[in-house]
Amino acid sequence: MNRKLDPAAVLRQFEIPGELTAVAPYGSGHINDTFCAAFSQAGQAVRVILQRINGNIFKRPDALMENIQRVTAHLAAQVAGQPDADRRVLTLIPTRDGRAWHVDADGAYWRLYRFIERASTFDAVTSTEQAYQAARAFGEFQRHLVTLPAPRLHDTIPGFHHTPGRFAALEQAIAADAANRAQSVAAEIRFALARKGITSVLLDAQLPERITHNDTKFNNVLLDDSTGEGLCVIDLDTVMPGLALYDFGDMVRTTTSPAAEDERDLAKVHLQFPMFEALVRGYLATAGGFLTSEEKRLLPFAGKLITFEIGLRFLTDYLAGDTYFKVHREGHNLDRARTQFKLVQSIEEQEEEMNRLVDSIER
Ligand code: ADP
Ligand code: GN1
Ligand code: MG
Repeated sequence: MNRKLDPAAVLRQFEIPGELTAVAPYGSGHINDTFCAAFSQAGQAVRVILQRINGNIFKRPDALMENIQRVTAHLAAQVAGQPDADRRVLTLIPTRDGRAWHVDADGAYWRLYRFIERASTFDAVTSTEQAYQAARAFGEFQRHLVTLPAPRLHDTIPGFHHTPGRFAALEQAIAADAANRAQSVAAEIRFALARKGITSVLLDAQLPERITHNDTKFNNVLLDDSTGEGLCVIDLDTVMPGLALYDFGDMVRTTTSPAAEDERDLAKVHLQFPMFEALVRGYLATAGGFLTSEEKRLLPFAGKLITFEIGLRFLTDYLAGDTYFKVHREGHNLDRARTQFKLVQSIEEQEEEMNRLVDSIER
């Protein structure tokens, strides 16, 4: 991966005392380049997370970093005094000249975080307790940001969760058929096009704008290794104004199925009802106080919509020839699109029951 990147050279630009002992690629994200590095400081090992922001996707990395600085500072103030406060929020390590990021010779932006030890992320959920904890943490994240002072955060990717726009992008990719793949995915295209009607439901619902994370994948929350608690929300590049339901929807997408996002055996992909229930309970435990009744009513729908939306994006990228998401094998984006659509189908089959559950909790 990225043979020409030199993370060790970049690390020298940051304010870390001690000697670099190791650096290696880390995590399973689809967008940025993430490295974990270890330093020896007075005989103690200290780890950091170094990230190169994908400049093709994030057009204003300076604005993005400004958002992250404001958000992490605000969160730090909110959790101050809690036990383990410094493990509950990401902390940027400045460069030697006091900046929050480094720009390399190619113009790429890099940032460095303190490593949060004794906590882990997982690509797939294995227990309802994990689902509950993840949702609680993302709800708490939104709750803490209700009080973020003005000005409005920057939109790091305009239209990020604008599902009708994502749908239109798919239609354009089908028409262009740049990689000559449309014919081979006729069934997936049919599945997508048949659901145009749901794409604008959240936008038409007149919901309040909030500060949201927008990428609440299960592997974007660190769970404490000893207590299992949802400790720290990470991956803050897309924190910006949005709808609370975008976040809940992406939790449903990534935290209800036992299968990985790129599972090929679609029989394994389905919404596990107890996981959904745990998500609702965890999310409402922290976000229930500020959500409107309309937002709560739409929780199940949001799960379906955001799963559909990310499926549209994977299918679009497959048709375009894999230009957006990192791929690690032939047909990777198509495999991902298929899991999303399979999950949409599973949600459709259980949607009434999901609605009844939310009703019964709220009553
Ligand atoms: P990506 O955009 O590649 O998904 P993330 O910010 O989610 O990047 O980081 C990738 C992985 O690195 C995460 O899933 C998590 O396991 C780990 N990670 C990120 N930040 C930290 C941190 N500050 N402390 C410990 N682990 C972290
Ligand atoms: C990307 O960076 P990562 O892997 O957490 C993507 C999300 C998608 C997700 C699908 C900036 O997230 O929107 O939902 O992949 N991030 C961006 O797994 O496009
Ligand atoms: Mg991530």
